[in-house]
This record gives sequence, structure tokens and C-alpha cells, in this order.
Amino acid sequence: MPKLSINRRKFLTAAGLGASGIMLSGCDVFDSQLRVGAPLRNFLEGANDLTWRVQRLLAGRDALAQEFTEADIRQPMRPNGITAPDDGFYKGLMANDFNDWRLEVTGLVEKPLSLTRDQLVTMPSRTQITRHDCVEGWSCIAKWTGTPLSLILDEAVVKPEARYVMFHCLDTIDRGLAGDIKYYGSIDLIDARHPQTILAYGLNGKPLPVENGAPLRVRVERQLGYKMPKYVHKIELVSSFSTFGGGRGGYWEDYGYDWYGGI
Ligand SMILES: Nc1nc2c(c(=O)[nH]1)N[C@H]1C(S)=C(S)[C@@H](COP(=O)(O)O)O[C@H]1N2
Ligand SMILES: [Mo]
Repeated sequence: MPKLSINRRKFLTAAGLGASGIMLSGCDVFDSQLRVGAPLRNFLEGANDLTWRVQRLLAGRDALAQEFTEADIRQPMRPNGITAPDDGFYKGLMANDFNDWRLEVTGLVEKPLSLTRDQLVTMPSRTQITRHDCVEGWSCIAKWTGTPLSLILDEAVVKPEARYVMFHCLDTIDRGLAGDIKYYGSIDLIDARHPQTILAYGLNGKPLPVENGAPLRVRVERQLGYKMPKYVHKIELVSSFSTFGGGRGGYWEDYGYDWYGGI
């Protein structure tokens, strides 16, 4: 349906009031204009809300992101953002090949979980060759293997009050006056249960490298790169994200990036 997607993109650009042009400035750019409360930020948020609703409406809840073939994988997956966490705790885990690492599943669940990498790897897996789009304006096609997030949510039994899945990461992305800021992000339960949403431990047929988020990173394939946290160690089911970080649902969202971040 190429025709539809062109129309859709045009429509989304119009609906986003040009906000995406501003956001193309990139992941690495620190822009004080986008600090919480800045006028530009407030404007972006209004547009984001509209874009999100429009995208949901047009794409449908279960629309799949395009999948590619092995021949389309032309380059290694480009690492971006934090690529070598210098946190002591992370380095300790890495030194022991992540054998002591656990994925904690907490918050609004009936059955909190603490999973080893082996436990995750022995669960049913999904492999998908998809395109990663970063707001900086580059894309990569890579093959990801991981555990469908829906299986983990089923195992933990999500409580009815839960609305979002918060991903907590091990890497410090910023050092503020109030202390170290770890990367974090959130998606809603519709995207969390999407069939292509996986917790990936494999990249291009090999264990996920450190630069791309070892031992576990999120793939949520209809979203932009910053919506896919790397170095994940805790998943928390929450009813609201207002009490985390700057209250906007994620590290980059706290700087004004779109919370939904769809493509
Ligand atoms: N923990 C963590 N997750 C992160 C980031 C980061 O800096 N730290 N960067 C994000 C951004 S902006 C992108 S584009 C992708 C990059 O993933 P890659 O390193 O596999 O290319 O990870 C996202 N997830
Ligand atoms: Mo990115």
C-alpha cells in the first residue's frame, strides 16, 4: 500500500504542525529550548498529542512494521547514544558475562518476576529483520531476536490498573545537580503487547553487543530509536509516569521529544 503510506506521512506532517522538523535535530543534541516548561516544548507537546492520536487511528492497533530479508542487512547496526556504560554496577555484571544480571518485573503485577538471561532465552522467541530509524536522520536494517514482551506480561499477570510499561536502564546518560540520571522510557500496553515488541538479546544472529544494549534491549518496531531502551534491567507496570524523572515518560521525552515517537 505505498499510496496510503505517502498520504499518511503527508497528513502526519501536517498534523504535527512541523514539529518533526524540529525534532530531527537529533539524539545527541542538548537543546535548552526543549527543557521542561520552555515555550517551544509546550508547543511540541500539543502537536505530539495530536500526532499520536492520528497515527493510532490511521495505522490501527495491530499494524505491523515492515520486515525485510537477510539480503537487506547491509551494514552492522550502528550504535548510538550510550554505547559503553561506565557505571560500576553495569561493569561488574559485564565482567561476569551478565550471569548475575536479572530482569526484574515489578509494579502493578500479580506475580513479580526476577528472570535470568537463560530463563529469557529458553522462552519462545521471535526473530525479525526491521529498520531502525533515529531522529538524527539515519536508519539501519538489522535482525533482532528476543522474547515477546507480551509473554513476560502474561507470566507476571498485569493488574487492570496498569496502563504503561516503564523500562529502567543501567546506563547513566546525564549527570545533574540532583545526581546521576539513568536512561528510562515507557510505552503503553497496546504497544507492549504488539507482536513485534520484543526484549532482544540477539543481533544479526549473535548475542547482543554491549554497544547495542547488552544483555537486553527493547525493540518496539513502529517507533523511533529513542523509544527502544538499551541495558534494561527492570520493567515496571505503572498507572501513570508523572512521578518518574521529568514526568514526561522518558529521558528524551523530558527534553521535549514526542512520547509516542511513531514512524
Ligand atoms: N539505555 C539507553 N537506551 C537507548 C539510548 C541510550 O543512550 N541509552 N539511546 C536511544 C537512541 S536515541 C537510539 S537511536 C537507539 C540506538 O540503538 P543502537 O545503539 O542499537 O543503534 O537506542 C536508544 N536507546
Ligand atoms: Mo536515536
